Amino acid sequence: MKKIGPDTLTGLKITKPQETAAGLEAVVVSFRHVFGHTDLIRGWKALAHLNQKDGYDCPSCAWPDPDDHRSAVAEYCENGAKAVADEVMTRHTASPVLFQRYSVEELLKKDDLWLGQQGRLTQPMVIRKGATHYEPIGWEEAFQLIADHLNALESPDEAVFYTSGRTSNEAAFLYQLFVRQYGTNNLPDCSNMCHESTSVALAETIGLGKASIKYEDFEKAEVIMIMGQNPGTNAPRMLTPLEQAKRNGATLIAVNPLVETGLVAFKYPQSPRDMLLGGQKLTDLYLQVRINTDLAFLKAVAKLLLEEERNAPGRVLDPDYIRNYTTGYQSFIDDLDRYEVADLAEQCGLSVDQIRQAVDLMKYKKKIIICWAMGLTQHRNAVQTIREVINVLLMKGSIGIEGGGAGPIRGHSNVQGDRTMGIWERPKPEFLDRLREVFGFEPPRQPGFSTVEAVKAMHEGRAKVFFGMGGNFLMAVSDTNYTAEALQRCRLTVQVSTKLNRSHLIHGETALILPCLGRSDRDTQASGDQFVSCEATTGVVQPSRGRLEPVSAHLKSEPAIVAGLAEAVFRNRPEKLNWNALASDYDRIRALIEKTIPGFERYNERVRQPGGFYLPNGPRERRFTTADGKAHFSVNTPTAHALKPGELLLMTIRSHDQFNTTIYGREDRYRGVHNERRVVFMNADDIAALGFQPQQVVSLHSRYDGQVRTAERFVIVPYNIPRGCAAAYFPETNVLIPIDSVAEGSLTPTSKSIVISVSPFETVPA
Ligand SMILES: Nc1nc2c(c(=O)[nH]1)N[C@H]1C(S)=C(S)[C@@H](COP(=O)(O)OP(=O)(O)OC[C@H]3O[C@@H](n4cnc5c(=O)[nH]c(N)nc54)[C@H](O)[C@@H]3O)O[C@H]1N2
Ligand SMILES: Nc1nc2c(c(=O)[nH]1)N[C@H]1C(S)=C(S)[C@@H](COP(=O)(O)OP(=O)(O)OC[C@H]3O[C@@H](n4cnc5c(=O)[nH]c(N)nc54)[C@H](O)[C@@H]3O)O[C@H]1N2
Ligand code: SF4
Ligand SMILES: [Mo]
Repeated sequence: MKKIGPDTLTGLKITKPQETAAGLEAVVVSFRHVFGHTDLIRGWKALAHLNQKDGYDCPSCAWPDPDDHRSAVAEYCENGAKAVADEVMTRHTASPVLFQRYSVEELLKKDDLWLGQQGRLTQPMVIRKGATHYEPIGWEEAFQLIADHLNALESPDEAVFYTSGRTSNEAAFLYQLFVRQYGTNNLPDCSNMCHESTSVALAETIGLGKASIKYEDFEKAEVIMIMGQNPGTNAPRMLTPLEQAKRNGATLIAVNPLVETGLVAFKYPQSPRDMLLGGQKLTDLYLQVRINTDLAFLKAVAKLLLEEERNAPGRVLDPDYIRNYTTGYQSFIDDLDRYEVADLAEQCGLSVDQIRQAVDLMKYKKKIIICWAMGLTQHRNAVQTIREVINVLLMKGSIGIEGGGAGPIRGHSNVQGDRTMGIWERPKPEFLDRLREVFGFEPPRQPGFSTVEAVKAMHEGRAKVFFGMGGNFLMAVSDTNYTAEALQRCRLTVQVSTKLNRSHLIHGETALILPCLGRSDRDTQASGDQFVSCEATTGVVQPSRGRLEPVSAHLKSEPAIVAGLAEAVFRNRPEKLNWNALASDYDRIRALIEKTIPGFERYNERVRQPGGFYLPNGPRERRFTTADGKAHFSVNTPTAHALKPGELLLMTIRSHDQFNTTIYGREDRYRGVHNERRVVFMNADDIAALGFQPQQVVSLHSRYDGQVRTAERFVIVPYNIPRGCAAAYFPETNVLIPIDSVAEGSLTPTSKSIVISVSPFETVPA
């Protein structure tokens, strides 16, 4: 097995964690990233159109734009600017010259930061069986090569079609249509590793796997609880409505093992008041729970709310709401009797008093929003935890009211839209029925592979072709070494990408890189310049029109790539769609989406309205789209991790200087970690108790089903984290996550609860 990547240390520097997020430094860093990568005119143009109503949607996170007012100066944040810089860079290009100069073997020795710094891919590249270097290939030849492989498979189910969440609605719809006409539901996506637990829990309980809140609800909320999310880094513009909510009198509660700077205080760079007076304090009550104890915490909250209701009937809970809109309440409260608040609090590492403080802040309030992200979704019991979030909200009658509701904050900028468009390995029968009616073919009905299932299928030889629409499959998925073997066992791996990444370097027998346009690029097709559309986390659909000249004339848009591939694969089918005609004018794709998917009536017209349009959302109007039309209370059981002496529970998190597997730099400045990514955050008492020193270099081991997985060379950083817990960055630590360790019900890798042990790192003499 080849070594997948370097693990050298780069020279850690530690400072005190920062107390306020954003501020002037964020502006300086934004500009340094943008103008460090491209020329002035291109840089300004890129920033000027970012998130404007006639501009392009930020390619970074799924946070929505404000519904009405957009700032003319800057409607973006530091990390949006970094994402754009990464896409618009022109100082370098990953052109054929690069691939001629370096063999794949040599490229594997470079780190992810270096790979990204090589700039945009410019031409389709191929590496054939046994070759050492990628070489250029023409688009038509590339499409034919893929078509030949796909048409030679014994069954369409031997191919896997992955999607990352940057793909536009138009591209995603065309892609899933192609894949289903080809004959499989093998459409895993990044969502499987991200908010799948949310989608499963919400579909069961409220009937729709999406947020029930709009942007403006934040400004009307009385209490906002933020669980397992680090918005200051991963959805930075969320701090603006949070700040507004605070000014309107809302109370903020944060539930997180780490004290994240962005949740503590925020200095809005465009507010002279903030810049002069030092910003706005955000969180009123910070609860540093132990990793993966949120279910116990929520149960304790529910129990105390019930107790308060019994003391003041009708003032704390909403009996009418519970009666009219929900089922399962009685079993839910009966089950609460099995628990003692003191036991639950102890499990979380909190005092009963701390939990009571949270309850006191909420008890007489109804406009409650609970937000969450990966800190809740990536555990074995994640679906249960999220169902418990819904229990608490339903007790209070907070779903489907102004200023209240469930707020899962999605990750990738269009991950939610991709699912709406049918990127789903377990599509609903109604969706497939619509495809049949509109397109006149019989779509496959058998569920396809999710991400983890796809890796196992490739590993076991049940899948032989991998096609990635964006993303960096190798580095994003758990169990990196196992996933690497899986990809290497494929006959063909294809990556549609903007930038070079490690999934290009650990590849199948034959491999292709297909370079595509990014969000900020001008997209010109036969009928003229095109725009695409995306759905933000609140369900608002907006247009996105790139303006920048593409770095190379050889780039194709994602819809054009799907069309080219479909034309090649279906060449000999008598009744094929005119795919190229669809890709020549995206209005035609939108017209088909309108015919197929409810909620897209007059799509072409409404998407052109300033600010776009909201998709229908039952729960938002207290219309729960479950089988019985009611929201469901559920009974969930907290379980504790039985850690042996010397073991810690590790969560794998993002630094401030990365977008998932794309590394922008080595700074995690809010946490005070500089110039190093191979760090492990530990409690000082654990460091001492385990016999280590701060900044000692160690190895991390995870044991699972009799197998040991090791990640070498991590520097210990003493940090304010509960005892028994540890944190390190993803993707360096993905080698530790066993492929079979997944959330029950959603199959999401348990990236936030990995049992590890730590040992001194010994350099083995060569
Ligand atoms: N700049 C930037 N923006 C991004 C991304 C990026 O990489 N960079 N990624 C995008 C994507 S795809 C996603 S999904 C989102 C991710 O956004 P987040 O979910 O905010 O990302 P993570 O870094 O995984 O952080 C999870 C947070 O959960 C906490 N946490 C971990 N375990 C637990 C737990 O058991 N309980 C609780 N209560 N908290 C816990 C961690 O301390 C951390 O603060 O961000 C999106 N936006
Ligand atoms: N241990 C651990 N693992 C995790 C997580 C974690 O918290 N911990 N988080 C998980 C989560 S939440 C997610 S969402 C996944 C992310 O998984 P992915 O979505 O697969 O990964 P990304 O790093 O976002 O993908 C980056 C690549 O996408 C390509 N790209 C960028 N823009 C475009 C575009 O416009 N079009 C196309 N075609 N390609 C483009 C570039 O080539 C870039 O290298 O990772 C998951 N993995
Ligand atoms: S909050 Fe997210 S979508 Fe908005 S500008 Fe920042 S990174 Fe982009
Ligand atoms: Mo994500």
